[in-house]
Amino acid sequence: MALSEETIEALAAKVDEAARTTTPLTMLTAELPELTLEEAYTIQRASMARRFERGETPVGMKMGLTSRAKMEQMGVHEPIYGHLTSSMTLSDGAMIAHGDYCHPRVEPEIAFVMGEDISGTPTPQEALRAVSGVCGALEIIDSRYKDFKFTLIDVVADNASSTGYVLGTKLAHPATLELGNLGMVMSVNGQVVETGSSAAILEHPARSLAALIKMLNARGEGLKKGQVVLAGGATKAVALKPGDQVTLEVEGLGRVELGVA
Ligand code: 0L1
Ligand code: MG
Repeated sequence: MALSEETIEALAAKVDEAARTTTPLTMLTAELPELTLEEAYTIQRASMARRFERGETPVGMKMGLTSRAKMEQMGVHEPIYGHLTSSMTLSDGAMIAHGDYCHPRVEPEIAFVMGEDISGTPTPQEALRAVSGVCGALEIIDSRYKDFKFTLIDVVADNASSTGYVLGTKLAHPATLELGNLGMVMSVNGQVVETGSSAAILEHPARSLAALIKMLNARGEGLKKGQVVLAGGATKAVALKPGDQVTLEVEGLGRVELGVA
């Protein structure tokens, strides 16, 4: 049975409140095991609408669960997407307070800046032609669910755990890089914690971008010029602790840094 608009709003309010107050939440599917993926994306959009009413602005999209390592870590088998808002944007070298999050993790990513609007069902090559710049990025994810445990449906409703992101300051045109195989090294406090390649992001970050556009198209939406797209993590996510200094180095794209107080 389809969920009523009232129930969608109530569930959106629940995930929004958990994110706003960093209060861990019981999985929505514990009470509503019949919740569908389609409904979860509707809850996601309704929770974003609440943020926009409070003054946050949309800045882009993220793909999640794009690498085999991440899928295995979370026990799921398909990529998902979430919305990025102005309150999630951090500058390179930013310092975050651990206490502002439920259980933050960080992952190394490749990000796109869109140079033109695009919608429909483009090939990865066509999707890439709409990109004006590529950079390295660190994404902070922070599931609002207790113990970071959830089903695919729950995490979609919770905006794919989106919490924050830092873009590298070196923006390159995609044609100038071997985008399908860039080495990526993430270190914490000077120790390498994860190494990978952009190839781990659905085999090529452009495939992730094209998959996102196709999923948005299914809801009559697309990407807009100027939007940021996080293509997805290249490795497992790493739990953050107070005092951590995180550095990501991406071949040809320089460094991205984040500190935790
Ligand atoms: O960006 C991601 O891959 C996160 C997707 C949601 C799952 C998680 O919170 O790890
Ligand atoms: Mg991610």
